[in-house]
Amino acid sequence: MPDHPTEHRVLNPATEELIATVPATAPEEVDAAVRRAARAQTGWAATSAADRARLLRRFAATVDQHLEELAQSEVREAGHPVGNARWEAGNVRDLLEYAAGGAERLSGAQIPVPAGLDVTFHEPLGVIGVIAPWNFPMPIAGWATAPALAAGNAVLLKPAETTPLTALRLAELALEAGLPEGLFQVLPGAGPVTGAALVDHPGVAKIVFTGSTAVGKRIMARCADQVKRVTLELGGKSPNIVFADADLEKAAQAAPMSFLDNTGQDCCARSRILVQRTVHDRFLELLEPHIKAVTVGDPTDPATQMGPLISAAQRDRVRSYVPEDAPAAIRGSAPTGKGFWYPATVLAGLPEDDAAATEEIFGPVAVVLPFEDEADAVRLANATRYGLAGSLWTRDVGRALRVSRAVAAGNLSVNSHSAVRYWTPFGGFGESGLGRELGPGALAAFTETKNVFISTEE
Ligand code: TXE
Repeated sequence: MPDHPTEHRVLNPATEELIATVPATAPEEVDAAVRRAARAQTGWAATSAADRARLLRRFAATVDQHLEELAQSEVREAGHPVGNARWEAGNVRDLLEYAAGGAERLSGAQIPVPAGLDVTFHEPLGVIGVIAPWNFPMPIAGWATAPALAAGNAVLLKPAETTPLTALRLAELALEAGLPEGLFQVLPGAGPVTGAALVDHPGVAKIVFTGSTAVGKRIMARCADQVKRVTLELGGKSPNIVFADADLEKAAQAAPMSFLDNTGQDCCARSRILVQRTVHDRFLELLEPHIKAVTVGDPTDPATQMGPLISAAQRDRVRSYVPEDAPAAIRGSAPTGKGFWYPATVLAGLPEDDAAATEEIFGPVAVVLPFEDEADAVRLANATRYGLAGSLWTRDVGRALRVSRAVAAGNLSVNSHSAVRYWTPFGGFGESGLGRELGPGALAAFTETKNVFISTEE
């Protein structure tokens, strides 16, 4: 008997029905996949940038033709509301198109030097291992895969155990679009087995990991042995700072979906709502009707805003942060019966150092904490080992800029919660991660810069 799982059961988190059983990839199969990928990469890197771009655009068009099918698959395996899932499938298409343009524009520099010519090249790294989580299975798969391929690399993607289906379909669509065999392979399997085999394999040049901070640290340590390149997108406990001078109604209206989107299973969830003490109670009053108005239930219904959590284990984890006697200021509703449901919950009156106020819960739970003034808001916002995202609400432009610069986080928004776009950089400070994805630098992160000097001396 092998000492690792041979298959993964995929459940619909809204109904608990078994929707698929997917074979797990054994370590020796990972080795074979790396060899296939390396062969494909050699040819791909030698292909002109224009031809790589053309194939990636065809891949984008193929994704576009299967948008609804991909979205429905994401609804079934991840429980995402169908409106979100359609956006996610579209995001993969857009990423592929953006990365295709990047392939055509990825150019080096020419640097003035005496007695010669100095030029830089972006050389592809080789085979990239992408280890993806279950919270945004499609977009996160695309975030790394699209620019890595565009820059001339091959990609081996290990999806999360609970959500392998959309990734497997994307690999089929890549072949249908004409991408070379072996260039983009999906290897479902357990993290400590299939994922670890990718991390340890000397033929894998870089690991892009999105997941928990604990596993991210272990992966980084293992990569150190080979000085393997690593990009980490880890957890977060992002603040939503509401100053007394803000448009409070607007801030209250926007707050729910900033921590309830994807049922709170979002590394950017603004799950710490920091409110200036003078407007704290008023803000809670304004917030309550907006929390209660969030439509929770059947993810296949286009009107649904919040679906279930991914699994029973995740629901247990969320519950562990909210004791029965917790001072819940606001609680929404959730379906009963089958499915991993949990109601929107806002906790107030907790000490600043309560686990619910400091740890990533990854569920539809936010804490509200009061602050005194601007300096206190910044202190509280930065009182975390994380630093992924954050929002601030104020009508004072000077304050907006001062606080944005003072908060130690990678992605901030002012009078808005919108921050993640495929054409702007994304990543964390502190224990939220290492490196940046997306944006103009996305392709370069999958290359080594090489400097070449050519003497012109006679
Ligand atoms: O994550 P894991 P889990 C956070 C969030 C959540 C918690 C636990 O707080 O509640 O992590 O989630 C693979 N070597 N985030 O346990 O284990 C695993 O198979 C190589 C935040 O699901 O980190 C999966 O593909 N790979 C986050 C991926 O890592 C390993 C998104 C993530 O799983 C491995 C997800 C190993 N030893 C969870 N162990 C975000 N940043 O958005 C596991 N994996």
